[in-house]
Amino acid sequence: MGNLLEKINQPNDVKKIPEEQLPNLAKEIRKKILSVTSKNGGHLASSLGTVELTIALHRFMEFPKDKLIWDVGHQSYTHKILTGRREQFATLRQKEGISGFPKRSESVCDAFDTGHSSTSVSVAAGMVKARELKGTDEKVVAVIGDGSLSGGLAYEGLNNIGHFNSNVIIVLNDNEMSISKNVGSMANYLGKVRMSSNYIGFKGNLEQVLNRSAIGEKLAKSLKKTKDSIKQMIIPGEFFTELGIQYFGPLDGHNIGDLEHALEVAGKISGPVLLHVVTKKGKGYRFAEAEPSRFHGIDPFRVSTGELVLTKKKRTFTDAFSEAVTTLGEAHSDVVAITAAMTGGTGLTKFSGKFPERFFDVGIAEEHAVTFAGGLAASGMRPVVAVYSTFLQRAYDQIIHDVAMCRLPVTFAIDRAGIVGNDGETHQGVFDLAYLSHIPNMTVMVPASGDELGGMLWFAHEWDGPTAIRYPRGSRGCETYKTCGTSPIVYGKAEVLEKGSDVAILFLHGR
Ligand SMILES: Cc1ncc(C[n+]2csc(CCOP(=O)(O)OP(=O)(O)O)c2C)c(N)n1
Repeated sequence: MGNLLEKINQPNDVKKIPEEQLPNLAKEIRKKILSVTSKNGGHLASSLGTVELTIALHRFMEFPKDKLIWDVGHQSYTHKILTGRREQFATLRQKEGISGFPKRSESVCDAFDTGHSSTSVSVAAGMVKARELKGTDEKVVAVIGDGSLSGGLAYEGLNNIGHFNSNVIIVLNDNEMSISKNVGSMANYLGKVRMSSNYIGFKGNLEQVLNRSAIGEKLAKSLKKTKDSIKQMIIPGEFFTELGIQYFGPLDGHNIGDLEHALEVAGKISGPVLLHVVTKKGKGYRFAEAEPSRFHGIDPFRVSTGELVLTKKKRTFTDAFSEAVTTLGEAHSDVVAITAAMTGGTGLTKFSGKFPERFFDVGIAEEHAVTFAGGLAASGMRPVVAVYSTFLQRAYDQIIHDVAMCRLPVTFAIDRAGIVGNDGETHQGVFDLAYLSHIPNMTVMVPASGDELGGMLWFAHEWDGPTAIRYPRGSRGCETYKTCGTSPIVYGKAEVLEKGSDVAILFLHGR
C-alpha cells in the first residue's frame, strides 16, 4: 500500500493494477482527495462517494476515445487523478490550477464541461447521435446523481435517448442525497426500489448473467433476445424500462468487481441501459459520512477533526437574508419561500424550520421553482424564490413568461451575484443584471448592506410586480447589519453617500 497511485501516470494505466489491489488503490485515492480538499476546499463528499465507480468505469472504458459525461462534475476528482492529473490535483481550485469540474480545455479525457446539474443525459444523447452520423464506435457513458435526476432537463434527455435505441449507458449514482436530503417523487420511487431489493440478490442474478455471457459472444447476443427473462432476473425499474431504457440494479457502488462486471454486461446489451448504483456520500471519511451535507462543498478543514480551519465570524448577506425573510414570514402569513435544492446555501434553513408548511424545496429544478412561484403568486401568495445567480440563468423564460408578463409579485432573492471564486466560470453570478434588467415589469435592486437587503425584501412584499434583489457572496457591507432590516426603501429615491464638487458618480438600483 502507498505506491499504487504512482503507477498511474496516464489515462488507462489503472487497467494495469491487479484486481485484488484495487481496494487499496481506492484507499490511496481517497487519501489524496482528502489531503487536497482539506487544504484547498472542494466537493469532498460527492467525490469520496464515486471512487470505486470511477475505477470501474476507467477499467471498462478507453480514454480519451470513449466519452464519460459527469453530471454537475463535482464528483470527478478520481477521474482527474486517473487521467494524468495526479500531480496537478494539488492545484485544485487554485489560481492557474486545475478546475473543480470537468473542462475540455484541461484534458482530452474530459468529454464535456459541466458545473450545472442535469445535463449529462442530453449530452450523451447528442454524442451517441454524432457517433452514428460519423460511423465511429466509442462508448458513451453518462453518470447522473439522484439529486440531479430531480431536474427537468434530465427527463427531457431520458425521453429522447429512450427512443433512439442507441448503445449508451446511464449510471444512476444514488446516494439518497442532493446537497441535503434528496426530495420529490422520484427520490421516493428510488427509495422503494432500494427497499424492495438487496444487492446480494442482484449480485447473484448478475453472476448468472455473467456466467452465461462468459460462454461467448453468441450467448451475449441471446441476452438481447431474452429481454423478458432478464427482466425477471433483475430488480424491476419499470419507470426507466417504460421509457425504453433497460434497467439493472440496484448495485453496490463500492464493489469494484461487481461494478466492472455490470458495466461489461450493460455494454453488451443493445440500446440504452441504466445501471442503478447505490453509493454512500462521503464514503471512507467518517466526518463526511456523518455529515454529508456539510462536506458537500467545504472550505479548508482539519482532517483529524473535520473542523474548518477558519471559522466564519463575519455576518454575510446570506445571514441577513435568512433573518429578514424569517421576520417577514412572521409578519405576513402570505410569504412562502422556495429553494431549488439549496436550502442551506441560500439561507432558508431558519425559515424552513419555523414555517415548514410555507417552505418548498422543489429539487434541482429552477425552471419549475419560478413557474411554481408564478402559480402561488397568481393565487394570492407572496413567494420568495431564493436562488444563486448562476442557477437562475436556466429559468430565463419562466421569469419572463410565467412571472413578469403577468406582473406577478414574486421576489427573487439572488445570492452569489457577481464573482464567486473557486468554483470557476460555471458558477460566477455575472449575467443576472444583463438577463433581468431588460425584462418588462421587473424591478432589480442591489443592496449595499445587510440592513438594506432586509428593507428591500419588505419593499418587495408590498410592490405590485416582480422584484429581484441581488447580493454577493460573503460579508462586505454586512458588518453594519444589526436588525432584520425593515427600514423603508422608497422607489427611485437617491441617497447621497459622499458630498463633493468635481465629479458625480451615480449608482442606480431599481428602475
Ligand atoms: C442547475 C443547478 N442548480 C444547483 C446546483 C448546485 N448543486 C451542485 S451539486 C448539487 C446536488 C447534486 O446531487 P446529486 O446529483 O445527487 O450528486 P451528489 O452530490 O449527491 O453526488 C446541487 C444542488 C447546480 N450545480 N446546478
